[in-house]
Amino acid sequence: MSVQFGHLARKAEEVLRANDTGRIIKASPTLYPHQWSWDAGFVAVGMANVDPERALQEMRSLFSGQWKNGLIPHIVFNPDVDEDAYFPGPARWDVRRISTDAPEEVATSGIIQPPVHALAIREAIEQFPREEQFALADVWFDRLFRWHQYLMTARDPETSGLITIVHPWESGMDNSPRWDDALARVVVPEGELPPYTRRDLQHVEDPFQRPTNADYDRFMWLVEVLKENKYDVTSIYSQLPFRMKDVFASAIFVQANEALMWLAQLADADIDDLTIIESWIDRGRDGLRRQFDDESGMCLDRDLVSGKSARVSTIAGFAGVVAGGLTGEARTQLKALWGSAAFVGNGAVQYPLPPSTAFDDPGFVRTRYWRGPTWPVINWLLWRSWRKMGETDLAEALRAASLAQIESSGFAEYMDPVSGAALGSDNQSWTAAAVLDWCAEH
Ligand code: 9WN
Repeated sequence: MSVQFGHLARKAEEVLRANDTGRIIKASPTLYPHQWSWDAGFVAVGMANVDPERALQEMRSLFSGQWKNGLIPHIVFNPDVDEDAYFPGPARWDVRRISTDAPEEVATSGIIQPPVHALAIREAIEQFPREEQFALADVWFDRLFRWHQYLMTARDPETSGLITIVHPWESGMDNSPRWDDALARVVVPEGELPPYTRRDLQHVEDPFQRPTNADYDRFMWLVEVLKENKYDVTSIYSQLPFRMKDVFASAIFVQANEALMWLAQLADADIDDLTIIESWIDRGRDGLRRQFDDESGMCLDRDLVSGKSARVSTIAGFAGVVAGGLTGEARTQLKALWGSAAFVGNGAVQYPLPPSTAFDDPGFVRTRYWRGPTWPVINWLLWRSWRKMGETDLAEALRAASLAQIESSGFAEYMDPVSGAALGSDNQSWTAAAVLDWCAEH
């Protein structure tokens, strides 16, 4: 697998520049014409390598949508496209009318996505001369601290160290079988869901690559429940029909808190704040350790409504790798699982890359959204995490296979884990961003 690094990096930058509206870098050219929260974080990581100021601008535009309670919304809407460009658009979320916490100037959604932002902001600030870093850290520390504090209060009243999501979209892995049992319980009352038209199906070749209509109804019903309750998760926490401790988002949060700690030191933050961040890191790792399941050798999400762990084998099971601080035994188990036929050791595939749902899980579907395809951006996060743990050979193999696949399939949103064929949107920004970062490492 010999990759043309220079050429690929130039193409990746072209994709990002083409998706740049001047205000935001759209998540993709047509399917996702707005700014998504964790996409923007990954985009900033990629851009930090070629244009750190543009990377920070991406974070500034996202944080212009920060709510008064600290929440960073999963979408900041692009004012240059109309309501019909994506569904659900700003009118359907209607946050500014419904919630006093929503920002006044910017239209956003009312839910969250995994908190990768501190990681991105650190990557960008590191590219600036040392004397400029202090002032930048100072600006970013407060906004990020408020966001993290929201997560550790409104989204973890149990002080478990783990983030509660109240909608599958909050995980970013929307249609994963991780959520199947919990979502199946969500009943859409007859005649109560306001009508809607899906827009996503117009942008993919095969509707099979996207969620089913029945799932979409449930997604939209959960939005209605939140609206009904003024998007105030705290006051209705125990009644929400979908409540899951998301191990993958929680693991990202551990890495993000490490980055926040770096910023805090640079910003000369209060000692009390440093202690708080330290406690979030410890609490997160402890929570993930508790969710490590010896039988399957992976981390499992916890369903707070049923009180049970979701016994599904997916890429999220590697949450412990993302969080770091593994015990020797868990590390051995996770490495074995990674190399097994359920993930990258499957001899029948074109590229040794992990499927989003394990090849041997009953929920595996080869080309359906988060149910099997391999996602370059997730592979980037795992590459970074394995490498951080000192597993350099494994990380390097992952990077090489992913770049080779993208070189042949283009900057697709996700790929068939067996053939490597492109699926979902073309020219997806976060795929290009991952490539930029990987090539910069070369
Ligand atoms: C809903 C933008 C987003 C990603 C998510 C991915 C998909 C949206 C959708 O696209 O979600 O938020 O319409 O399916 O699942 O991870 O952030 O790329």
